[in-house]
Amino acid sequence: MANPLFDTLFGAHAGRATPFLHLADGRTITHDGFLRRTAQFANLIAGMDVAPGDRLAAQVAKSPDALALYAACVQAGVVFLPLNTAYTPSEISYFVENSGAALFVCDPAKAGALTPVAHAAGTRLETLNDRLGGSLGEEANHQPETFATVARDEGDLAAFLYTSGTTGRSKGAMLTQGNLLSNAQVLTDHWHFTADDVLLHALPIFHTHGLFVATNIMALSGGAMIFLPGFDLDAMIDLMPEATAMMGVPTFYTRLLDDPRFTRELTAHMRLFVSGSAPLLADTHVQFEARTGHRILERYGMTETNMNTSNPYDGDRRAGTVGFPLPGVEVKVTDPATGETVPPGDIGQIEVRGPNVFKGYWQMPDKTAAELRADGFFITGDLGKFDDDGYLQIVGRNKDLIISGGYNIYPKEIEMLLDDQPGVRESAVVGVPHPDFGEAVVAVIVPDGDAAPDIDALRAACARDMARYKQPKRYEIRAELPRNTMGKVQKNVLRDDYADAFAPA
Ligand code: MLC
Ligand code: AMP
Repeated sequence: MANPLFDTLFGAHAGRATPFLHLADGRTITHDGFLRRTAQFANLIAGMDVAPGDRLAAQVAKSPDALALYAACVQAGVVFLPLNTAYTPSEISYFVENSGAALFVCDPAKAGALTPVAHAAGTRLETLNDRLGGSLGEEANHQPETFATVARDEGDLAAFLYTSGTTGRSKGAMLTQGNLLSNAQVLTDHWHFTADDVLLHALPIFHTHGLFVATNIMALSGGAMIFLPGFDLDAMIDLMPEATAMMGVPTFYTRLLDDPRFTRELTAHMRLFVSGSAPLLADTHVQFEARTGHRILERYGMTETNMNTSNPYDGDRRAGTVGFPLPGVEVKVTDPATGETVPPGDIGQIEVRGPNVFKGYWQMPDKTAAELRADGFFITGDLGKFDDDGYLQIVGRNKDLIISGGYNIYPKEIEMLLDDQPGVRESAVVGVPHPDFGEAVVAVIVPDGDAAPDIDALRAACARDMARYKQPKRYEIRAELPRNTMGKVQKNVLRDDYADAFAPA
């Protein structure tokens, strides 16, 4: 096959006048219409000398054009690098520079702030909005509606997704065509997606869950998506009767459950609810079944590996577990010290191997070697155990990571910024339980001297340099940080001390 990912996901639907995207304003985009728009973008970017293998970075609002830009990159053999719309220019500058992107596409409203970023990186800047506009959106209208698909093979890169590290420096996870395609095929089959499905899609499309799980599955199966710009409770409740399936992070489910309009009748026709990206509380699973009669299907994945395990479609979907390894994926639980597999029931680090596992971190051979073993097993940094029936349970993390509303937040990045601020001797950032986001960020500050640091100034510094979702939702001042005998900060003590910071009154 000339370009396996493109041909299978998108090209296969050429000429089909069936719906692919249903939009909130009532418009529908057919499979064929989407392909024609994709070809226009592919012509445009190829004409801008973005060559196969080059990176195209995009920080754009969720829209059919944003999705067509992804498909166009696949068709043109360009490596797609989607970026969270919440990132500030200082965060963006790292990604654009580090990836060596040949083209950076942003919202026209941000072009003023991001032009210096593109200049500094020596990258061409174009714009795209969610109303068919921006320089790219407008110029695409004048391009041919067919494009000679660039030949690729399964080992060629299709996408970069950046994921932060415990050192605070983001790493570009390199995903191949084969990584994305194998996972889309396995999941489509495993979760029984067909051309008759309509997925309620309210996730962002700059991360694995919304793009490579939700969108790739729907593209492959030939079904349709109700493509919402973001999470909107009213719209989701209104449109649920039109859908057959939904995918979401746990916050989606707790928010739906908090609404009395979310009833058994509203969901009676639904076929499947999938949760992932963060732990789903067993209590949410139980409440959801009591309210709707449906058992949420929880699965486990990550940026570097796409999806690894899933609860069964037919069979017992167990609360508090992430199910079994997906077909073709090997999962083992090992002793972090020796790398040896531990007996079932024992806790260890989770390692995975399979066609879904990424190729490595862009230009970071040492980090790649530290996490991706020579035998192909990737050390996830998650801690877990297999129960007697072979279900995997995630019990914690071996990495200093907070997951808030499904977004990963690396404390080190925030601590480095806070430590640089006047009046701060040192800081420690922890995640504590939050009723809406699962976990929320608390910053613990040790003052440098007697005067208390200016918290408003700390807030402002974070707001300037960091996406909103990373910014601490609470600041605590302490004379010193708790440390163990080795001098290591005891974050577990801090997590316990502030465990009730966001508890409902
Ligand atoms: C928004 N805020 C957040 C936040 N999202 N704070 C912490 N964590 C988050 N996730 C901030 C807002 O900026 C705002 O700040 C305040 O919190 C309230 O915002 P909101 O209006 O309630 O938020 P909303 O826009 O509704 O977004 C919440 C959300 C969104 C849960 C819908 O975060 C979301 O779509 N999350 C999905 C993330 C995702 O797709 N993850 C997949 C990663 S892939 P203020 O101060 O202005 O009030 C992956 C692999 C895998 O992990 O396995 O899937
Ligand atoms: P990311 O790097 O954004 O891809 O996040 C991946 C991380 O999210 C994993 O390493 C896990 O820690 C976490 N994760 C994903 N799915 C689940 C799940 N179902 N339960 C618990 N944690 C999960």
